[in-house]
Amino acid sequence: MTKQTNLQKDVLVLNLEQQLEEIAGQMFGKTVAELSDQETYYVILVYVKRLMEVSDANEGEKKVYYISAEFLIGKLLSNNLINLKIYRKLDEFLKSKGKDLAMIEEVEPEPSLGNGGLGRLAACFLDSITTMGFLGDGIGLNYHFGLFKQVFKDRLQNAEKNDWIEENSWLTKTDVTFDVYFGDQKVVSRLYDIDVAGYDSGVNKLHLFDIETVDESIVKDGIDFDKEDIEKNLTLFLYPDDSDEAGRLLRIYQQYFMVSNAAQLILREMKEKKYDLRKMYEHAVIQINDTHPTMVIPELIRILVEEKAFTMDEAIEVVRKTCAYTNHTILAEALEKWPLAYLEKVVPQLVPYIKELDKRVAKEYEDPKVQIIDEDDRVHMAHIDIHYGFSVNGVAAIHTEILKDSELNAFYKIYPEKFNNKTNGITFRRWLISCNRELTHFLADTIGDGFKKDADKLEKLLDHQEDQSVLDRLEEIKMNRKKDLAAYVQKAEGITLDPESIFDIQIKRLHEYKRQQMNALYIIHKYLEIKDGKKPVRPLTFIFGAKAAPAYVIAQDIIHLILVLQEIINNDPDVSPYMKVVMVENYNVSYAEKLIPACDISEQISLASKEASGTGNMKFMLNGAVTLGTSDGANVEIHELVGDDNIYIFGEKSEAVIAHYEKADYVSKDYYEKSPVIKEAVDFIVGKQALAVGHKENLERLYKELLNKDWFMTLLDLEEYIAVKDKAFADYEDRQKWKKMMLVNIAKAGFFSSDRTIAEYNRDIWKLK
Ligand code: GLS
Repeated sequence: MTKQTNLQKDVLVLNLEQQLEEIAGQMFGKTVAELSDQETYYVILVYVKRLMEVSDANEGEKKVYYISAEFLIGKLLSNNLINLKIYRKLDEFLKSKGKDLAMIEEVEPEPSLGNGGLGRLAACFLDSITTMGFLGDGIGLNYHFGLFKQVFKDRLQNAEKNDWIEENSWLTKTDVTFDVYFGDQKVVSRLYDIDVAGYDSGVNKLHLFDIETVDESIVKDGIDFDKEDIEKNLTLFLYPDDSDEAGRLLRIYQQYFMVSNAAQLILREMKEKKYDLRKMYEHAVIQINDTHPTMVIPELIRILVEEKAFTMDEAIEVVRKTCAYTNHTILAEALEKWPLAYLEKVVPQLVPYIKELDKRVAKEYEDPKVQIIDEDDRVHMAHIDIHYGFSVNGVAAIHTEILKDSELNAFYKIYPEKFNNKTNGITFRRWLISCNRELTHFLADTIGDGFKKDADKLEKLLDHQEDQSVLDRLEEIKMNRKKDLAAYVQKAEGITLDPESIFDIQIKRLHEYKRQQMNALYIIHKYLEIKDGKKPVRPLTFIFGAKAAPAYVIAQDIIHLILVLQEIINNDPDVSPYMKVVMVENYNVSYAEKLIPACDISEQISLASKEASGTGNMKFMLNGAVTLGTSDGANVEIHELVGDDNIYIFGEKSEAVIAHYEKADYVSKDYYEKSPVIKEAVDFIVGKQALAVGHKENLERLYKELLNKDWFMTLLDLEEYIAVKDKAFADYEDRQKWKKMMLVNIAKAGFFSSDRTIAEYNRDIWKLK
């Protein structure tokens, strides 16, 4: 490889125009100028895939295998063009043919192979691993319909399938197949690859396994299908939960299918390279992304013992030195615990190994909290990872501390050396260079383009804090993105937004701990104030985007409430000139790329201790939004970086929240009864106006939940939230101050580059050369 292939690539780039014309001729019998946007997309796709095929692969003696049930890669065209450094050249060529690359990007279907932050993180990591020249592949599943497509009907969320795989797609069918056994039932897998191009570097691969017999036609209404028929349904959908779990057999089938394929692929590569299996850990490191791929541990041990003549002790030792685990949540309900009976049904061959692993733990440690199989015969997947892996990491400083001090304290006492923090990051190639080209160019003109490879260089922007023309340009660019978003929302949602208003945005999965309901209560409060004659100085625009797991009833009710408020407020002539509410439909990566650059205020208002990290918070900051948030997840680190003056922090701290849980002393009704402001807002949910527009069942259920349970303590922080948010809106009027806040946020965002995160993973865990 290398020299010659490089040359091939250079020639392809040099002949970009001729290549595209040729492909256009072969595929459609047309010239590029004659192609539709759709056809142009396919032609570029074929060309870019060729380019990646001949690019140098990253090399090394040791490789990281990032196994993840989710890779929320988003659309790939723009990113690939940027990373291959041909965006501008292609853009110019297309312009000369009367085409607009931005329009062509719109045509690409978005794969939805993830739920939210966890899946998007995996995608950012692949970009950074590759960009930094490391040898590392992703391993996951090729879900045909991915995460559901959200459609609003009657102000309720409906779920439909997201059909993303076209005849021409980024997937390349390989000739790799493996036999996978669920007990006696054999299925045959097929590997599809997506090339991952690094920025100005080589390529790695995202390996997505599929089953040969999958049958898309069994999906009938919405997202319903026969859950029993594994051969037909195994890779149809991504499990639609995020930070939630329900004991579903299909999920275990998917997980085992994923890790059986992963194990076979890794062992095959070890063999191909003639590496000594007994020293597997010198050539391979497996990063287990949350507990979903945990079964790779017993599976590898099983194979080494049954097929490679290892003793149990030897197999356990080698696997332990190879596997590392990342924890992405402390929500107890999200830590997977599979009933042993389920595992016996799906993967009986693994059960003796899991029991052996459990036995060894039980022999050594008495504490019931660290056992693998508990008294109710449930298998604690995270416990397998911690005992039988060499590293356990959290995803933000405060999260790792909570793991060490409370959630996983019993384990921390046993293995303090395994615990480490890796604060999440985001790839700037997608979340700045691709989604905010104007800001990127302006930054490059102002501080040089070194920040594209070394994100810390963004700090140079701090030298321009007093430079009026820089401050004004930042404001102007923000305004341009707000106009772009307004135009898009007009088309997509039929709602008119005023770019002069303040754009306050909360986009993330819908979950009570993220407290979209608190934001909704603020909106009710503001609405009532305006009705009362207290008008805001400047109009306010509240934007939401969120999918709720279809089985998560209260989350659906919160969506309903927001859509009801949207209806009431936007149609109230007394109020709509001063405020607007919009919940965008089918929020996904592509929508995020439009929303984030247009945001003024970034809502990060989870109950302290509950959001492991968050990564949207970083994307907003990078694009010059100011955070309004609690001391939770990576907000804490954002706060430390930008200082008190450049962020709005409110709410109870995590220690206090944890103490409330321990003492069980939080009573939401007390807050409701003590505060007329809270009472008025909460009562509105079941008031005449809301009931005239919304459904009694949904609204009453939500109302009762808030009053009688409120597990994630919405009312605890509501009053302070209202006060601090009002302060932020008032500060926005001091334009000079605000522009400086924007500048500081952008300048300090360098720390959150996933290149930094990956460098740390490598330094402390992977140790690749
Ligand atoms: C999550 C957390 O909830 C997020 O806070 C975190 O940023 C993300 C990536 O580490 O992982 N865990 C999860 O199950 N879904 C997530 O998004």
